[in-house]
Amino acid sequence: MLGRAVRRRCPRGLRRGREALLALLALAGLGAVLRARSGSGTVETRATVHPVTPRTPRLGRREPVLSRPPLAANALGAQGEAVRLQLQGEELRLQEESVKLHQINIYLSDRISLHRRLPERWNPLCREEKYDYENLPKTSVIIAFYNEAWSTLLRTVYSVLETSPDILLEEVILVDDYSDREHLKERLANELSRLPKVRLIRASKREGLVRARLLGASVAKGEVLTFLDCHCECHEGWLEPLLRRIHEKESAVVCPVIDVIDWNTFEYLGNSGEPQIGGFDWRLVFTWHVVPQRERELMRSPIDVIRSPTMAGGLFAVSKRYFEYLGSYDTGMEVWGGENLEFSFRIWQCGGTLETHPCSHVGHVFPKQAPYSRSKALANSVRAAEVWMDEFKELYYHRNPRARLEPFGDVTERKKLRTKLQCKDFRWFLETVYPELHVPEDRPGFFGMFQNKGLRGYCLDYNPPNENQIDGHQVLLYLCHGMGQNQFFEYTSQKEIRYNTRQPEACIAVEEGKDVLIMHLCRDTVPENQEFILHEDGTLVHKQTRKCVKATKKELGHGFAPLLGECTNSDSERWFFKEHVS
Ligand code: UD2
Ligand code: MN
Repeated sequence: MLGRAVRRRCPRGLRRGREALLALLALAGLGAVLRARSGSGTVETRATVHPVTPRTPRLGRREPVLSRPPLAANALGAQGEAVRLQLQGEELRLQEESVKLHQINIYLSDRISLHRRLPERWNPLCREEKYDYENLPKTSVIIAFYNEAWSTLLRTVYSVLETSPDILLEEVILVDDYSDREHLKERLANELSRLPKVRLIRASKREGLVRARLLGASVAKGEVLTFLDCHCECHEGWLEPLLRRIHEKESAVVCPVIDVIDWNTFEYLGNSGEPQIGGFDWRLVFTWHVVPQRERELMRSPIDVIRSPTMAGGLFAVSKRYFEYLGSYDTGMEVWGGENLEFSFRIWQCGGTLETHPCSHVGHVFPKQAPYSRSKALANSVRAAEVWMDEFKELYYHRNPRARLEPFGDVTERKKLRTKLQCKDFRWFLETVYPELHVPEDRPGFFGMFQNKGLRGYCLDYNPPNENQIDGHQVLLYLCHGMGQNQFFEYTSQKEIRYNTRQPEACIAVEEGKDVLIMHLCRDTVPENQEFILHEDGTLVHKQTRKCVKATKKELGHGFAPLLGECTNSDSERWFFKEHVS
């Protein structure tokens, strides 16, 4: 048996979830659908959400909805291996153009079969799992898309149909979020109309991924909603574990393991080892991290579900009824970003669990860079912070002062939802669900830009060249910009100078035998090398060497180098924190 028997009191008010959905339908301008559906039976309210109501056994095929057509063994990327085309002239130009437009090598994608096989990426134990197919809930797979390329979109659809057991798949709902590319108009509608169980609905204006997904949810007939991005490929057996877990525990929101599909070679990466789980840093950026020991101890086997503080956002399954009960999504969020952390906080704080299932693997093409503007992400994150983070939102605002000025609209309804569902506070979330996250102290006067007194207008700055490896580089001096981020430091009561906008956090240290400042990862017990004394007059002394940190004009990168030297009681050795540029 998978999973822990976590029983929670159910949330009353599932009926209200339905009201919310109906309100949303009206908002989405789906009057006809609304009338058609309001005649159907009301959603039953139950005292517990565990387990899902037993249903009459269904007959149906366990085989996938569509079987994969044969594929030549030497077809490009046929088994998910890397492909590198040797191109010249016009062909090379076309490839480059496709990358520019989609931030994915679509020229190559167009040459790889829509029905390719994938290499085995799950734990071999997953193959031994048995499922009670007739009793698992059926799912609607919802895929919102905006200006997606033909082959990545169609490969997603085929991959769902060719890996999902017929008996478990209610339908695939594609939601066109007001795309303006020609291939997504008639041609797409025609193509999809030939496929079983596939529906296409179109937004009448650009809704952004949150409302586009909700548009799909509003017409979904399945008991479980499974959301996917529009450039995914599903690994064999991906669906069963998700549905079984939700069948066991309705308030579990379950994510597959997200394997990386390379944007340039279409190689299907990922491994069968322990998956990573989700976290975030204090800029409210989603982060990946290894499963903590305390969680590993709770797992009964390597293929048990793993609880995760947050989700990446795009790929998850949730009971439709539970999704509605939880208040679906914040419809005030636009385009992209923030909804994943908002939903993660809400799931946990309001009594659900967020889990990753090691046997469910889905590949996702991470583009080279964002293919469309994501400027709305800031307002979306602010909405999440305002509703769910209580006083801890200040830690976010300190690290991103622009966020405080960002207009984020009205969140009254979302706050009411929080009260109605009697959700726990953010402190509980941090202490119980994400104890690995270091909570900054942010003592007044000891965080923000760390500005030099002698070299006016210059601040400590750290720009890690690789976000996945924060430590190991030198700290700079750069013109103060007041935007937090790379110029945000905190001087703690442990006498560390923490760079705590990223995860894992880095602390300023002195490079052995040299007079330069370098970043090391912070430790629970502060190493001597990371201890600095900040005197009242601003003099900053490295405790171990008793040398002063000085601003110099020695060039380093785009700025100057702060260096250690004998203390001379000069202003270049004096530092003070400022929250904003004024
Ligand atoms: C990640 C998530 C994504 C979403 C996002 C935060 C994964 C693998 N992906 O970014 O699902 O949670 O973080 O918001 O976890 N779309 C629309 N309308 C829009 C913009 C996007 O329909 O205005 C669609 C888009 O075509 C895609 C999905 O929404 O199918 C997610 O967008 P993305 O793929 O650009 O986001 P991604 O994967 O970078
Ligand atoms: Mn995506």
